[in-house]
Amino acid sequence: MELWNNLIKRIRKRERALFFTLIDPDNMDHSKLKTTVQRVKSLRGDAILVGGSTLFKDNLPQLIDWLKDTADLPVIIFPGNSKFIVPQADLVLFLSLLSGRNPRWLIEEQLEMAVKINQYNLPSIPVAYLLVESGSTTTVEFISNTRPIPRNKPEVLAAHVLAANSMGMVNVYLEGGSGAKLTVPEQMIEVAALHAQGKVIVGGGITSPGEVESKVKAGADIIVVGTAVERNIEVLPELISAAGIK
Ligand code: 1GP
Repeated sequence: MELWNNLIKRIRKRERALFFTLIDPDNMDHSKLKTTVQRVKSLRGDAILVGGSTLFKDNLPQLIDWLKDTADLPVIIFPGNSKFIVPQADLVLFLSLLSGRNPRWLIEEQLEMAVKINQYNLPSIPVAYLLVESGSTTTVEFISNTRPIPRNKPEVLAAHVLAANSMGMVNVYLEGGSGAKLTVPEQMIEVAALHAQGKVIVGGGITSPGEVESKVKAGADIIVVGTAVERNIEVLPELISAAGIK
């Protein structure tokens, strides 16, 4: 909790968004990971997010230990399921896939996650995870077997954010999906920022500094980028500095 409070203080103090680089343990080979982490460290991103829709590899504890040692940045778990909850994490985004209607990601995985979080005494923050339609089927849609909120229906998104508030999930994650064809529309971010009682996290398909800048201007408090950095580490400096505009 202290970590989260310290991170969000930066948003207020420096009048900027936070930038989290996402590392998907299933998607990254070791040499690429090494370059990414060193670059993230030298550029002072705010945290490393570790997660994804699936976890087929079994080296997550070692990966997190290594990331913490190498990057000297907090490692936050972005769990696709309860297998991602390991004691090495600094913080867990306790996600509920509120845009979906699948009980597995509304309560079943949460039971498993909550027990492990308690057992490991891990800090966690509640996050309503809202998928927004992004032009094609994404892995998260396929794996979760849920449908995203239509991208031109801000009123539907607003209702979900209000429901999230009432359920105590004060932070929202607007997700286009990893490698999304279309990013979350600015209009949807504005609506989320208007209604959310906590922070608005935006990710999925963001590849350019211009996109980062317009998401931040629309009200994103935290920008998450994974695929673009995996593909080309050289984009990181401009992406991170674009998060400074608000
Ligand atoms: C996916 O929002 C994250 O869960 C990041 O998406 O990989 O497209 O950057 P990208």
